[in-house]
Amino acid sequence: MAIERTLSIIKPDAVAKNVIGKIYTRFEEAGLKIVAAQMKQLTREEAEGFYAAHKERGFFKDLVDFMVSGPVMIQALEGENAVLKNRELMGATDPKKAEKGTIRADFADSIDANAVHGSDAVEAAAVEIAYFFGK
Ligand code: IDP
Repeated sequence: MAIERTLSIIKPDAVAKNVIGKIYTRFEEAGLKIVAAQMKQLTREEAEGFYAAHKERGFFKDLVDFMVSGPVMIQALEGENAVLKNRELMGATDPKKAEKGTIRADFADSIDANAVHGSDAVEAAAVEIAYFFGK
């Protein structure tokens, strides 16, 4: 299996709930290493740029409003099959549909405030990691 990197964001709702450590433990216990991290308050421009692929969607403004509503914790995770592994740890986008024991099932309240972001493919991960951490 390939060693990959993926980008993870702990969103404002989960930062406000004080569960960064609990989420980090899940990464670590799944064999994902935190190789870069920064806590920051995103600007609107940064949030819009990050989610540019969604800009035609009806929920785009709400998504950006939410992502700038408080600080986020951004990390690059590294490990075997990291992209898929992180998606499995996260659970489905809508926490009501997320499997029991996933981050979203345990810590998210709604499809808007859904605790975490994770890259959905290796190519996207490279772009997203560079977006926040440079080369
Ligand atoms: P993902 O975060 O599980 O990869 P995406 O489809 O890439 O899901 O959507 C990005 C983010 O946009 C989601 O995490 C969620 O916060 C928000 N989102 C997606 N679909 C909806 C929706 O139907 N209503 C409101 N927000 C949505």
